[in-house]
Amino acid sequence: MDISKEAGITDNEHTMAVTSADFDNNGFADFLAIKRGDLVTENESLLYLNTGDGRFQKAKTHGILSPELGAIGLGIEVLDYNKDGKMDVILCNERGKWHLFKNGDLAKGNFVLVDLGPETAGKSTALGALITVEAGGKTQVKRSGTTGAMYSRSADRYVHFGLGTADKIDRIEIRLTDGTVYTIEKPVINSVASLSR
Ligand SMILES: [Ca+2]
Ligand SMILES: [Ca+2]
Repeated sequence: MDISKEAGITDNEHTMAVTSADFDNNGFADFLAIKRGDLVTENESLLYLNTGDGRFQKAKTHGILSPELGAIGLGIEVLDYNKDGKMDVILCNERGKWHLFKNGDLAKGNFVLVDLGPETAGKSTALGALITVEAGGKTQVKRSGTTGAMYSRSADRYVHFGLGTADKIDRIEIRLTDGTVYTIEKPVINSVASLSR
C-alpha cells in the first residue's frame, strides 16, 4: 500500500539517491533525497522531517543546495564529521564538486553518538551490529552501516541517535552479528558513548 500522500510526501521529482538520519534530533528518522537537477538552476535537495506521528513535513530552509550549474546531482550521504551530535551531509555531483553541509540550528534535541570502535583482528566486525538505546521511556534500534551508498556496504563506526527531550540515557546494548552482546550502562547524554571490547 502506497501511503506517501497520507504521510505528507508529495514531491514528484527526478531523484538520484536518498539517505536517512535524525537531522533534528527529535528521536525519529528523517530522510533526504538529492534531485538530478535540470543543469540550469541551483539544485536544492529534498529534506523531509519525521513528525513522530507517521507523517513527514518538508523542511524549507535547510540550505542543502548545490549552486553548480551544468552538474548532475548524483549521491548523498550523512555523517557527523565534527562529532557534535548533529548529523551533517556530504553531497556529490556528476561533472561537479563534492559539497559538505554542516548541521547548525536544525538539530535541537538531545543525542548520543555510539562509537563502535576500531576493527580488531580476530574479533567480529561491528558492521551490521544492532544498537539499542533506551532513553526517556523510549527504545530505538539501529543497525550499523550506511544508508545512502548505492553500490557498496560500508559502515561509519559512529552511530547517531537523536533523543528529543530525554534528559538521560538508561542503557545502550550492542549486539554483533556473531551474537556477542555488550552493554553500556547510563552513558552521559549529549556525548560519545564508546564501546570497549
Ligand atoms: Ca527527526
Ligand atoms: Ca555535526
